[in-house]
Amino acid sequence: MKQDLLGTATRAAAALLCAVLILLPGLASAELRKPSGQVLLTVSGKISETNAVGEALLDRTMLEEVGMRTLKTSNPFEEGTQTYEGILLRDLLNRVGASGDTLIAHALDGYTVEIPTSDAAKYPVLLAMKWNGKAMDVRNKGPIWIIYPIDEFPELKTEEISGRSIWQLDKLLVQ
Ligand SMILES: Nc1nc2c(c(=O)[nH]1)N[C@H]1C(S)=C(S)[C@@H](COP(=O)(O)O)O[C@H]1N2
Ligand SMILES: [Mo]
Repeated sequence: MKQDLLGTATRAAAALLCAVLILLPGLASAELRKPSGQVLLTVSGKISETNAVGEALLDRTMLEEVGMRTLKTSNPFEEGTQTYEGILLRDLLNRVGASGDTLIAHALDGYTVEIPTSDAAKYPVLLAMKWNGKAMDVRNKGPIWIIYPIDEFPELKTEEISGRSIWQLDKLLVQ
């Protein structure tokens, strides 16, 4: 009986040690440098890469380093095809080691919307930072506007997706 208890305690301790050893490399590789410019986007929640307590703070250069892409698409607000440059939501989520399945997106104007991370996996959703070659400022829906490829994927021409097309994005919470 006593020995059983001892065995259980030993196994529990061993399991705990294993868990710590498995998790440690993950913590050690959380190498995201501190931003040197103005922070444009803060990602928090279920992420493994941080440069502040529980948060990934990203300036323009750090965002661009995720990998700039171009997306040409129409949108409900402008006439004709527009050219947007920015980073893929999918690449950003990879960069910060996101593991949740829902994003709570927040904008400078206080607007918030839920975005399923499956959107990022299924579609090349863009965090647009440039519009027709120019950086977007806050007055012009910048600095970051989530743009869905609605021309290439007509199933995205819905009210729900319009609602997820959040401009002046400043925070993402991964849940
Ligand atoms: N920052 C921000 N993004 C936003 C919104 C908003 O109010 N603020 N409105 C959303 C909604 S509900 C829709 S339908 C689309 C288009 O909004 P609009 O028709 O008012 O231009 O943008 C989305 N993105
Ligand atoms: Mo809307």
